[in-house]
Amino acid sequence: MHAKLSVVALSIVAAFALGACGQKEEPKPAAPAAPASKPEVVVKLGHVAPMTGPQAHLGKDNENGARLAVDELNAKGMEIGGAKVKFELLAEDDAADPKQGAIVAQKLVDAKVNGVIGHLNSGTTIPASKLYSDAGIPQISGSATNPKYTQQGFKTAFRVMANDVQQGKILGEFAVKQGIKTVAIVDDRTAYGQGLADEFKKAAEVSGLKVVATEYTTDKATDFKAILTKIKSTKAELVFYGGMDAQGGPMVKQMKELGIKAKFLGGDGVCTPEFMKLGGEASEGQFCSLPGMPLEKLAKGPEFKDKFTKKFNAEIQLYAPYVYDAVMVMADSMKRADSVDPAKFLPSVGQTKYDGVTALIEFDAQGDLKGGAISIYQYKGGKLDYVETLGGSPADTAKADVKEAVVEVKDAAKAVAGVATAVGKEVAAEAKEMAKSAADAGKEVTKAAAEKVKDAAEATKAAAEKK
Ligand code: ABU
Repeated sequence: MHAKLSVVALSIVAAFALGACGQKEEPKPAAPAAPASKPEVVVKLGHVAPMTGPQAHLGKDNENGARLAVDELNAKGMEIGGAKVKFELLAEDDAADPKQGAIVAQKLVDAKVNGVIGHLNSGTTIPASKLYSDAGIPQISGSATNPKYTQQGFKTAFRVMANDVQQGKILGEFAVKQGIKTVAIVDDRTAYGQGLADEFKKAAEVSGLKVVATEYTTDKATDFKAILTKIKSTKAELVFYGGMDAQGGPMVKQMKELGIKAKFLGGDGVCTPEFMKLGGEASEGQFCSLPGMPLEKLAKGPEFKDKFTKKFNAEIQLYAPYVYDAVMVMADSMKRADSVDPAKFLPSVGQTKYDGVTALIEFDAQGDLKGGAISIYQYKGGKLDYVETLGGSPADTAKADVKEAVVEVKDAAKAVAGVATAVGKEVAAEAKEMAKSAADAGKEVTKAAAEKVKDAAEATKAAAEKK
């Protein structure tokens, strides 16, 4: 040990001596280079929805859902394939028009996006899905519910909610359960509206309901008086509408204006705050359905609602939570595959098991959500009042049940605490009263005793004086 130290000391002295003699220092060997960090990778996510026209409010809602997810992913930071990734949203407007949908889809393919979120409408999603499939680009729709979208055999097509076969069937059965015997069906001739109306009709007829009228409109119409007048003459007990809120709202209003007493029932396209705004008081008491379960019943639902309303200063219209989940599923698939290359991460999308805001997301072989639920709502006092959930995965239903049970237990505990406090207050008041009476009685006794003592003293004094 000492020997080693003296060798080191001698070397230092020698080094100084050499330096002092003006000799050049030998160049030090370069330190091994740190591995160059990979440059940040930009992941381009296409997003398509109608940002103009009668459904612009829904398009904005979808885009906000996607933007919230992208901002959160970027704020958190994600590394894929050893590089930091930054998500970028390439948002396009297809105006809910199938031709425009194909044009913007081609634009996204040309821009070499890594994945596509959308489109909003089935009518645009279906033709666009062929272009994405040909380019091998994974596509997840957060709102297109027509079954055809995932029935074309495209490995790139996914959706994160139940489809219209499930929705139409549940709506048909619900109408029958309400005691309805006759129905008039109207649809907007879009892939969604017509598809949903057809599925509703099948289920309704199987359950014994009689279709007394079938009418058509478009997704641009605002005047329905002509078809409603025909429907009035059939005395149908229910009008079922396959279409969106921009038509459904004015339709229900015009039903009331024409004195039509029939109830109104629609699918997810009319299950919005916008429907109530357009329908006014005529929307009161009518019914609609939504894929999935109410946000309030889902573990991550209330937090999502809070974040969304704070960030955008707007209430959720319809699909924002589903679109948010669609972005998260896409990012999660890239992470699991450790690649942002569509060819490499596409198989991971199919193997998704993601605990999202809207459901535990897993896809079947077609790309449809496994065990998608449908919930029924009633418009009441300007709000969508939850009626019931049908279908859904046992895991999600169990989670929602547990959450509901926890809320019920908490409410019960609050009620018990309230009663206990009230009882406690009452008991305390009684005790106070008793104490007061006791004190008063005590005072009386004390006074009487004092009187007696005084009398005794006086008697003693008088006796002494006598003596
Ligand atoms: N799911 C209703 C609205 C979107 C669509 O066209 O499917």
